[in-house]
Amino acid sequence: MNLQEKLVQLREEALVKVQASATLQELNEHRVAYLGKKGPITEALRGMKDVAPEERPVIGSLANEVRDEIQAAIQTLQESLEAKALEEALQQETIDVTLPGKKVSLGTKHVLTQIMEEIEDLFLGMGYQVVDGPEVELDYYNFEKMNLPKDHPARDMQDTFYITDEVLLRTHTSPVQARTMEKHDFTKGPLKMISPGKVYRRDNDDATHSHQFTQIEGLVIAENITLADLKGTLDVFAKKLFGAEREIRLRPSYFPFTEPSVEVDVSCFKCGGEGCNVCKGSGWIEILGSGLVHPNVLEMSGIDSTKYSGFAFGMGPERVAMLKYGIDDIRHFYQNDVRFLGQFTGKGQ
Ligand code: 2NM
Repeated sequence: MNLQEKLVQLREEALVKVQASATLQELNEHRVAYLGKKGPITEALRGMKDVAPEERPVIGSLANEVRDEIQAAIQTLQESLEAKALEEALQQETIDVTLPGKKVSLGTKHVLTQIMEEIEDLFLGMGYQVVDGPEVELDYYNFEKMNLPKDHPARDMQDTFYITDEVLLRTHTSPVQARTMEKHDFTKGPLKMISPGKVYRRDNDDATHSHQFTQIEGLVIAENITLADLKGTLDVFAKKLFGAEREIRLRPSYFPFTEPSVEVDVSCFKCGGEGCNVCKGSGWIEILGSGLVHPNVLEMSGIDSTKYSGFAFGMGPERVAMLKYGIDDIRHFYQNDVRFLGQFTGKGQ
């Protein structure tokens, strides 16, 4: 076979193989095999030295023609294989933007936090400051300064978590009031504060008792504060928290840190005073304890009880929430069961 015939045969063979390539990789292998430095075309052109000089232009141009044709066939197929690969990739990576997204479930504010913030906002609106204090307290602030000396019967060791003889877990938030009274500068104006927070009692947990619960206490001290100020304030409070139609009533009571002391009832927000299961037929619901701050309490914090007087009150947000929502067990507040907590998605979210 002469060189010319070889080139023609090479062209046939190469074009068939190139056309049959199914992948870019296979195609590239054929390119290297036919057109590479060690390929048959390069070799054929190298054999030109043995060709008679008058035949060289014919064979030379044939060799170029064969090379160009193979190259063109490779180029065409490469483009179509690349287009196919791109098409496939696009098909696979298509994002259906109309599919619904994954739902992110939102938590809710804890029902107790909601109630506490509602009460805080209410008193902030009446010009009170909200004050925090330590939960691990001194006996001195928790009892002594609240007119509960060491031998006082209301100061039952059985009810208090003591850490040492002098350090305990606060049983109410009154020590925050004591700490604030000590520091308050009455030449700058009256003291109006509430102290919300956790408190601790050595109770056995049951449906209505927990060893840890929350409390909000309030305190106002100025010149000429009377029981009428207390009643007016708590009347506004009850109407804002439980509805404009609510009334309050005061019943005599006893607390070591107030004199006189009163228990405050609010007319039933469920039956309006007719008598129902919430108010147990009486038409009234006990909502807080309060009174005029005992002169001893004022004096122990360095306040002149002949010049200043004050009122104080204390309530339990758990009890408020239980009444408001008909919750029958205080332990629900602390178990963090989302089936319970998820029901309170209303006000305060
Ligand atoms: C209550 C009931 C009555 C009270 C008293 C004081 C302070 F600091 F002024 F002495 N703080 N809170 C108080 C009074 C708390 O809780 C049922």
